[in-house]
Amino acid sequence: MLDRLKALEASALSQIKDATDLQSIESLRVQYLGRKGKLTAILRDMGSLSAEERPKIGKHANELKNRLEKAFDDYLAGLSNRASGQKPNPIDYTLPGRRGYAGKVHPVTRIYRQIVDIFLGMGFDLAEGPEVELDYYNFEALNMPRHHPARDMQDTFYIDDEMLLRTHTSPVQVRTMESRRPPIKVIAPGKAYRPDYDVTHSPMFHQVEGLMVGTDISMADLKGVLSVFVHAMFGSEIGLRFRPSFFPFTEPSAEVDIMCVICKGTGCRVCSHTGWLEILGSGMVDPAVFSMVGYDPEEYTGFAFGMGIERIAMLKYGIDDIRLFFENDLRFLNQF
Ligand code: 2NL
Repeated sequence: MLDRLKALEASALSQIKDATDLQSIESLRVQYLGRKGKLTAILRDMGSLSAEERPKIGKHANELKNRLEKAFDDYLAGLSNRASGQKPNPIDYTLPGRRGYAGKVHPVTRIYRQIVDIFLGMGFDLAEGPEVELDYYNFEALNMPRHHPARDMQDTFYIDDEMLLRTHTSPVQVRTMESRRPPIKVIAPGKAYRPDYDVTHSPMFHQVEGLMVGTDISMADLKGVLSVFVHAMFGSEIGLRFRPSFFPFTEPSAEVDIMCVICKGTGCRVCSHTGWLEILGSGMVDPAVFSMVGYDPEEYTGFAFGMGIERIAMLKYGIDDIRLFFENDLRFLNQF
């Protein structure tokens, strides 16, 4: 008898556990505890028990009945909690939160914005133009006709005979001169492309070029504007020099060097023991360029300059491999 009670309890509990809805639990309750149920059937057989066994089994049966009632009630309470969305909450609100990652501005973008802001502060306008450019604006109009040796010097991503990825942002300034009359004072920041890849060259890089054209612009204006830029960018203490150079689109031309930011001029590996670092190229706009855009070279003069933004960023942050800027390794980027 005791065994029959135990088996009944085990099968009732397992069926309750597997019940999925109100109807099945109600039918189980009738099956087990109802007037014609399984427990009642067992109790009916108690008449065959001896007088001393009967109360013992009776006690067991009563306790079993109570346990099953409770199991049914608990199950129903669970069902109604779930129905009203009050499932016991599995979230521990006392756990400390996970820290999110805050995004940062890329070091090249920071320097880019800093450079642009300095020139906007000096009254320059912003100019933009296409990265896929006509050969004409990239080379021809800049005094580099077909077969000019400078075209060999600058390796180029050509798209077809006429089109290419701009190798500098100068074509933007050519387009500006074509569509406007002097006085002109613009900077052209943006992406440029050349098929180079090593510690100091990336096939895509950023440039800021500047152009100022008027009736009385001189080399002194160029020196003034670029000195203000260098001091704003690298600090008012930094020494700089203008060193004669050559570009097909400027005459005369000068490169600007700053005192080595690593050794302060005493000589080191970074400055090749010269004490100086080249940061940009510049010059007076070549009269041939003015003629190409329909400006009278007798009437107008102007200066222009160009710099690589990654190069400035490398000098400012002491980075020796340009490729670090484009790998976007968080261990690198998080240091800025
Ligand atoms: C450098 C040198 C330079 C220019 C860019 C320029 C533009 C026009 C006319 C004349 Cl429309 N010149 N740009 C002039 C001198 C130097 O860039 O080392 N860039 C990274």
